[in-house]
Amino acid sequence: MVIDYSKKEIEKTILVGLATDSRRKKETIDSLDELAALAISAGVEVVSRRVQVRPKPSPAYYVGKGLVAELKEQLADGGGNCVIFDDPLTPAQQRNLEQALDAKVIDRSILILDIFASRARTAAARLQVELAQLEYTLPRLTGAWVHFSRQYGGIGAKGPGETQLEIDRRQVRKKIAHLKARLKKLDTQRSIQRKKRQALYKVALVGYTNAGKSTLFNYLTKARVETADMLFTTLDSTSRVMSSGYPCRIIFSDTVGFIKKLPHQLVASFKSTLEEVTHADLLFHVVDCTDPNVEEQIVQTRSVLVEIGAADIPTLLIYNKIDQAPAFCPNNGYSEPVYFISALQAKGIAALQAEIIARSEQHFIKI
Ligand SMILES: Nc1nc2c(ncn2[C@@H]2O[C@H](COP(=O)(O)OP(=O)(O)OP(=O)(O)O)[C@@H](O)[C@H]2O)c(=O)[nH]1
Ligand SMILES: [Mg+2]
Repeated sequence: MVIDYSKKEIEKTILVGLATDSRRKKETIDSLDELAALAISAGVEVVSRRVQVRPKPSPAYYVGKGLVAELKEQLADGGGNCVIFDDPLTPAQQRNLEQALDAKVIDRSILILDIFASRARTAAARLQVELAQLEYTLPRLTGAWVHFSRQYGGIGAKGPGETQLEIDRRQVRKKIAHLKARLKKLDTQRSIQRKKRQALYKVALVGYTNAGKSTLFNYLTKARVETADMLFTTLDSTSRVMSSGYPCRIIFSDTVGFIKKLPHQLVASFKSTLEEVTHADLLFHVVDCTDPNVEEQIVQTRSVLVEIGAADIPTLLIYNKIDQAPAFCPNNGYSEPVYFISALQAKGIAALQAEIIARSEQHFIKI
C-alpha cells in the first residue's frame, strides 16, 4: 500500500525517548526505530531523534529543561514542526511542552490512535477507534488541548478555550455512551454468528504487527487480505472457513497486530474484534524471526493475550520469514511448540497443517 501524502500536510518530526540509565540506551534506540516506523506509517517524516538518559521523567516537561531548550532551537532553525515522544505524556507535560516549543507535541499513543483512525475501514473498526480516541481524550480535556479525531482538526489539534470545557466534556461523555451502545448492537450480532461456528475448529492468527499474519492467512485460506511492509496494515478481523484437506471444517481468523505500549483504550475498545482470538481453539502466534527485537515482541504479544483473556489457549509459536536471515533462534525456554516457516515462499506450512489436523481431531473426540 502506498501512503497517501496528499491528504495531509506532512509533518517534519523529531522523535524523543528516555532511557532510565545508560545501559538501557540501546532499548530506547530500538524503541525509537519502531516509533519511526509508526511515524512513517502515519505519513510523517522523521528528521532527527534524541535519546536522553534520565532516571525518571520530569513531571513538567518529561525530558530535562536543557533538552527542551535544544529542541526549541532545533525547531526554530527549521529542523521540524512536530515532536513525538515515545511514552505517554501527561496532560500537563503535553501542554507545557507545546507552550515551550511552540510546535505540535504528540506521543506514541496518539500516533497509534491516529494510524488506526486513518486505516479503519469497516463500521465496527471506525466505531472502536473513535471510542478509544474519546476515552483517551476525556481525562485530557483541559481546555488548553483537545485531541479529537481528525475530523476535529487532526493529531494534537489545539482545542477550544476554557469556557467551552464543560460543554466539551459533556459532549464527549455523551458520544462515548452512544458509541458503546452501537458497539453493543454489533456485539450481539457477532455472538449470534459465533454460536453458529461452535461446530468448527477455530484457529486465530495473532502476533506483533508486520509479523506476516495476513500473508500466512492468505496462504492457508486462499483469501486476498491486504499485506504490506508497514505497521498496522490489518485492523479488522477476517475469517474464512476451510474444509478441503482437513477432517472437519476449520475457521481461520486474521486480526489486528499488537505493538509495544499499545494504548490500553485501544485494546479495550477492540475487545469485540479480538473476540475471534479469545474464542479460538488454537492460536498461531506468528513472529518475524528477522527482527532483532523478536524476543521482546513475543513478550509484548503474550502480555496483550493476557490482557484480553487468551493466555490459556493452546498456542503454536511460528517463526516466519525463514527465507531471510534470522536475527534470532529460539532457545528451549518456550513452552509452546515452535515451527519455522516462510509464509511468503510457502515453506514449512505442511507441518502446521498436520498439527491442525491432529489437534482438531483430538478436539472433537473430547467434546
Ligand atoms: N521475506 C518474507 N517476508 C514476509 C514473509 N511473510 C510476510 N512477509 C512480508 O512481511 C510484511 C508484513 O506482512 P503482513 O502479512 O502484512 O503482516 P501482518 O502480521 O499481517 O501485519 P499487520 O496487519 O500490519 O499487523 C509484508 O511485506 C510481507 O510480504 C515471509 O515469509 N518472508
Ligand atoms: Mg495483517
